[in-house]
Amino acid sequence: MPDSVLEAPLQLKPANYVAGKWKPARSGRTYEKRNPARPTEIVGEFPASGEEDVNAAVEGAAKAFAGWSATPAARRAAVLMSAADVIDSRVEEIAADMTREMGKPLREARLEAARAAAIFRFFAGEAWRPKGEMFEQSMTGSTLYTVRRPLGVVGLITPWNFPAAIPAWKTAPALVYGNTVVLKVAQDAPLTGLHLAAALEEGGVPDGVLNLIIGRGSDVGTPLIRHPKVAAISFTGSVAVGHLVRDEATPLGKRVQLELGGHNPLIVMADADLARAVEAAYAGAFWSAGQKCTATRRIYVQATLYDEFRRRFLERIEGGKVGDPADPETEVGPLVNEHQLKDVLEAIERGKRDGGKVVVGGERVDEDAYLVAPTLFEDVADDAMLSREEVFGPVASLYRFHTLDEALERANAVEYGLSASIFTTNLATAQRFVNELEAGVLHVNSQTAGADVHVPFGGIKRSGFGPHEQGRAALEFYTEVVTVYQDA
Ligand code: UN1
Repeated sequence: MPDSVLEAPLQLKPANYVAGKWKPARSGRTYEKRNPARPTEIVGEFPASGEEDVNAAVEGAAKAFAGWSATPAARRAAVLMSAADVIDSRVEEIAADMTREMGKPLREARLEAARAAAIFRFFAGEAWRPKGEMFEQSMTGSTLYTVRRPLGVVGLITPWNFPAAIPAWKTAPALVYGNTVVLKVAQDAPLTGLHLAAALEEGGVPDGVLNLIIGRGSDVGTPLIRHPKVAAISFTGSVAVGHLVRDEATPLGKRVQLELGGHNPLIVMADADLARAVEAAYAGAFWSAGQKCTATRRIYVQATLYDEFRRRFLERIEGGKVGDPADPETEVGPLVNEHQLKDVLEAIERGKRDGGKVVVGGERVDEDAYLVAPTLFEDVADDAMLSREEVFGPVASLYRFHTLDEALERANAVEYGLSASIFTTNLATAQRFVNELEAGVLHVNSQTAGADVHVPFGGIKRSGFGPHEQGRAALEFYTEVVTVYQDA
């Protein structure tokens, strides 16, 4: 990549990226995206895309597939490496745009933008890793091997809550293994997606290999799922929509990967390092205003430590900075939009009606911003909605338990199984948690959120479907295995 690429001024176009061109929606329709911290401020006007746009993108991707899949993997990887450099050079701009469009506090947005570059680099490395296994034929001793091939055009449907990391961790493996991509980014976070597409364009991705469409799930997601030239769909979002995606796509013979919600427990044993447990509970429950599928929803504290934990946790909540997400000190910013605000406030009311007590928070704290105070419930019954259903906001519940058996049983008593944490200094306790907790991502002495790029990420039970994402697990989804019996 020439140096001038890194120095060129950034000109993001509020458009779809289709077959190498920046284009408005064919219908000419647009929508306004507002800043959730200042809803009178319009962040931009973006295409409200539809089926014609999806069709053009899929056609572009289908045409580009033969050339891209035949390109040496190391050359595909070079595009990802160049795009990673572009992203790195723009971390501040990407983070500022992310914060403006979806309200993630700047301190987390910066980390996420940098993480997108790391994801591109890790997957670039896949070009040099094995893509098959070598055996001997049992009858003759002749060569027998497996080889992995790309699937073709893949459709990637991504949410607004990790608008850099999730599109990156779907797009990067898809591309490095030789697929071409139609990426649908969420209406609530188009700018961050545009940054990724611009970085790939500047990194030299050939026309049609990456296509980006902005729009609503029903207008863009549905035609993408149904399109006969789309071989596979990877979706991150809610359980309800995820199951619709799966039920629509699998009878059409498509491969499906779902990353869905969670209801993630944090268990604090009496022998825990209390300060670290409190910090992890705060970060897990309230950073990004709880808008992570990996956020902590249930905090189980062993009875003898309960009062002390509660006191220290309330102090931490009191000391946490809530407000303008563009302030680099802010820990808890707004919810992404008015609809989410309404849902979260309704869930809080329902939690109270069900008998839960609000210990702290529980209400909107700004007239303009969609800001809800970090909210902690107590006395929530195990079968109440707050103990079982995902509320996508800064809302967590505190529970008292006596024995490890009881904690594990209650932690597992939900339909979800994404992530879980335990705080303990006892190795045997940690080992039982690792053996028995029903979740795809387990943390011993760290918070429930977070996902390293080089290891599998994904849920079990209702939290996921299909192969996990990230790390080498991504190979399972984005390639198919062919077995070759080769005699001379
Ligand atoms: C993280 O915890 O850093 O949508 C990643 C989500 C998850 C990703 C979480 N799929 O919140």
